[in-house]
Amino acid sequence: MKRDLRDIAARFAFDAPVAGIESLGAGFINDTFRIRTAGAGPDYILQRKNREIFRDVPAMMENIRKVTEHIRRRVEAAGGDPEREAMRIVPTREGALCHTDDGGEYWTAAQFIEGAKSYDRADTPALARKGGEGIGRFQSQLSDFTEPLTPTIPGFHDIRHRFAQWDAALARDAAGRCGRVRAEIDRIEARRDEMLRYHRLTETGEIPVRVTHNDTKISNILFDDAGEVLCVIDLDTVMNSPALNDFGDAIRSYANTGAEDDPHTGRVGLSPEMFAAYAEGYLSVRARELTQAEIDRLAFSARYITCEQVLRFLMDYIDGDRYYKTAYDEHNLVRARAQYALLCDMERRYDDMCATIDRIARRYRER
Ligand code: GN1
Ligand code: MG
Repeated sequence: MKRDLRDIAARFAFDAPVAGIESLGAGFINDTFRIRTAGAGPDYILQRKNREIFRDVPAMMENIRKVTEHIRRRVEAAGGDPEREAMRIVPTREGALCHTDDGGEYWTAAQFIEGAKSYDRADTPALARKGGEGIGRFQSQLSDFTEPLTPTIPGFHDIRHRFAQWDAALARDAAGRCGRVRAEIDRIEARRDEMLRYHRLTETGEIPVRVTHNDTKISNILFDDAGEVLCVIDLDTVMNSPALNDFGDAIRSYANTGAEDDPHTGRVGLSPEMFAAYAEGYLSVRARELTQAEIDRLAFSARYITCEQVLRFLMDYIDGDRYYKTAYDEHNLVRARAQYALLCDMERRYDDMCATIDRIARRYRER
């Protein structure tokens, strides 16, 4: 493997010779490596993109190139440092955005941002607030990006599409597991109508489609030494979708008092402090750019994305664990149950969540 990785790294237009390669991160989807280079120049990130999940990696990389170049221009215009506040995609020596190896796997590279910090978990409200600012800024930087993006995963946060996949998965019952998870299936079915009702607002245009990140967990944000946001990374799922999706997905991960796959669902719940802190950071940037219709749905977006995540984990369990990497046999079921516990707590706290958003949004809109 090491030998192969060196051969692959040699295909990219790095400024300096490769001195070492180490595995990075624990994503469910791609394989990521840090390329250490000799000399003073930058290090790089090398990634094998998951071609099962991303059906058109070259189109995905084209999205990422356009979006990162746009962000660079915005950072430059604002007097910032584009080498640290934007990603730089590194092409192959032939000028392509990805290298295809002999096995048909897609490899891509980006410049490593030296000295940047990232966090696996948002442990404090102060950090959650910074995360909200980071995603707010990312969306804001792309608010004038008007070129349509290729949907890298069509229907990613489209619950109508997810329910179509769901219906098909239940009908197939590929792993023969449906019988064991009847109660879990019913929990999704009980929410089908309200989720479709919310989604219809996007279909009718009442909620606008914008440029969104679609995987807004804290580990996808880089920070500087002073704790300020540098930039948002992992742009694989940058697509056109409602801004609400990014907010909802962030709350799903930031404000969970337990782990995403917590086997003890009693530990799982929504932290009102973390919810308010993230909302504060996000709305400090976005309150005046979003429509009232969007602001009014921010709290519900957390329920929507969490419900979708329960569905996706459970569907993958039913399908025989084909999408998410799993660490043990029932992992996807444990994840689905833990995310369901989070969803229930959000439902219990929903009125308070709405009041929090309303209070914060008013404050920033009046300024
Ligand atoms: C996947 O691999 P990672 O952690 O970046 C998934 C997200 C899920 C998340 C659940 C492309 O993201 O949508 O919310 O797992 N990404 C894709 O942990 O499916
Ligand atoms: Mg991701």
